[in-house]
Amino acid sequence: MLETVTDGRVKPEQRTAPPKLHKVLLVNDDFTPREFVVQVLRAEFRLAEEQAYRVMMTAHRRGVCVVAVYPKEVAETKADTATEMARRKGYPLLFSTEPET
Ligand code: TYC
Repeated sequence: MLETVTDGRVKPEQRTAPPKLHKVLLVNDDFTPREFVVQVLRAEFRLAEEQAYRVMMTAHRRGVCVVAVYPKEVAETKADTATEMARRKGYPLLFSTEPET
């Protein structure tokens, strides 16, 4: 079947903005062991040991730390998966998401 090939140009009013990114936030609590937080950051967000430790300590000291930014669906899925890893161990650890401004 023949298809029309175009160069992909569109009028400015037809252009759609790229989807906004969402931040995944790590929230501090008084119960989850530091080492477990580091494990989850490495497993779900692919952070290297040192970076995972830094992110964990920033949340520990300041209350919250940005872990990474992703498209909305990816951010929400990763936050849910990481939070669920903690629930399975009985820890209150929480990952949340918010749109990047
Ligand atoms: N505050 C926890 C402790 O002292 C460690 C911790 C760090 C927990 C960061 C959650 O997001 C967190 N055991």
